[in-house]
Amino acid sequence: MTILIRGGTITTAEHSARGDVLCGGGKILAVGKSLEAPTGAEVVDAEGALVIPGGIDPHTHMELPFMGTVASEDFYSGTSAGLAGGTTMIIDFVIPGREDSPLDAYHTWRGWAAKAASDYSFHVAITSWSDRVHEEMGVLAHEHGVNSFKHFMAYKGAIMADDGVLLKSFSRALELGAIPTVHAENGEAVYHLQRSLLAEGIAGPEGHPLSRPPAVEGEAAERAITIANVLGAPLYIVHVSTEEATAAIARARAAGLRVFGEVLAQHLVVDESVYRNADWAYAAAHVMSPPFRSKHHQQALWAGLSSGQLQTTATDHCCFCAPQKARGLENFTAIPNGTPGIEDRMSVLWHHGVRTGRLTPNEFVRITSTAAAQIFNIYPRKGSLSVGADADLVVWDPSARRHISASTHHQKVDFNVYEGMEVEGSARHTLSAGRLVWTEGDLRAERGAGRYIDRPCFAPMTRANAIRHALEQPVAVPREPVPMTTPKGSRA
Ligand code: URQ
Ligand code: ZN
Ligand code: ZN
Repeated sequence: MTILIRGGTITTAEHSARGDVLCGGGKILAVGKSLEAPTGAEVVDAEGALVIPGGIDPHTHMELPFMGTVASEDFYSGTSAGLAGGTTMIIDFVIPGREDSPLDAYHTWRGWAAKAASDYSFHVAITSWSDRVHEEMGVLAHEHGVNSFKHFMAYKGAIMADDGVLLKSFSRALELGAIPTVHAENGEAVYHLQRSLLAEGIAGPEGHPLSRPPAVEGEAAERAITIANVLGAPLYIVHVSTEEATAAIARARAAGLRVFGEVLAQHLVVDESVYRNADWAYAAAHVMSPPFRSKHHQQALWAGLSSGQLQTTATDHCCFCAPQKARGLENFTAIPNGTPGIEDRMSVLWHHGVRTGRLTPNEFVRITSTAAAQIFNIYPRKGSLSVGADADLVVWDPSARRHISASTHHQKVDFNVYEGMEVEGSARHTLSAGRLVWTEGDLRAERGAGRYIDRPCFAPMTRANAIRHALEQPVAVPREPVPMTTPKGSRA
């Protein structure tokens, strides 16, 4: 299938220029002005639109078994919804139980994901430590293209990793050339606050944010940064939701540490008032962790994205329908945590980010695609419009208006966190591996067409290397003591 995308404004993280893109064999074959359409090629009109790299959502949980139930969105329906919104790749999570083998869990998730309609990859969570985990991290990194390992610092009694696990796993990741990532909330504090609130008779969804105040995220972010720093390891903090964690990341980056922050589109525009809604089901539908915050945190997150202190955007797409959320009717800690978002992330970021002047179109591409590709080492195959890259691209109509609603979305969930929102900016056409899978409202996602994408590890750097690297840095102060001079300037 050869497709020529003609007459658009080619917009990458670095540059914008009018031009055409020729795709064939699943790859980008040519980028330039006035390209000829080969015989038999399909021509897609991109007049008045941008041509951008397909969105990458580095944080999803399709059909996740969690809190006694299974997320309603599966790998086929969820990736299809993503394609309708301009997202052409997801990085989902393999989450083994504490007694499980990460490698066995990886194979289980691979089986589930085989139905995906777009390309996918996996972060693998480390939820306990043993010689077997140490060994299997190596197998996953060397034989299965896993270059990122996740650590939940929350969810005590379930998948929470304590500092001992973080230290061992971050060290192993560094040795392998993989990046550790964290869900940064102090799980012990959350557990304590949950028990206290229930004891006081606060059992409704309003208890959820009260049990996870901003300081709980700020402390955990600082702690994860410290642990990574003493080991010389990089760090990626998922779903940053507070000004405290944003500031911790900014301080770390200013000190030269390789720390990255991810922001969910939901946390940028939805605030904590949702938990005080009189409708229990509405409030419960918004229960996710970290919780939605007050508006000044949203300003800090936008500032983090505009300044480059926060790098990527995601959705943490983890769907539970009303009957599933009702498991927590008597006790908010039993409400399955998670909200949807994969279909609307890019429209929400364009409408509230680019149209308001917070972001340029190039920064929009960076935070929705290119940064994730670079951090997780799949650039320029993904996240670029370079010749030879996968033909994952979107004809983005910057002025197309959309009314967001669960009644019209493609997500397999009975709730939309942006319900009723009017947005400008949406995908007119989406190509996935060179196939036209979304075109002017017609979704042509193919079950099983998605491929697993290997993510190679970076050059391994042992701790010794890290120390030597640090010592080899130019020393600002001369090694020899500076001779003291007398007031007249003669040598002492
Ligand atoms: O914590 C996560 O990222 C998973 C379990 C999804 N749920 C959520 O509330 N974010
Ligand atoms: Zn999380
Ligand atoms: Zn998550």
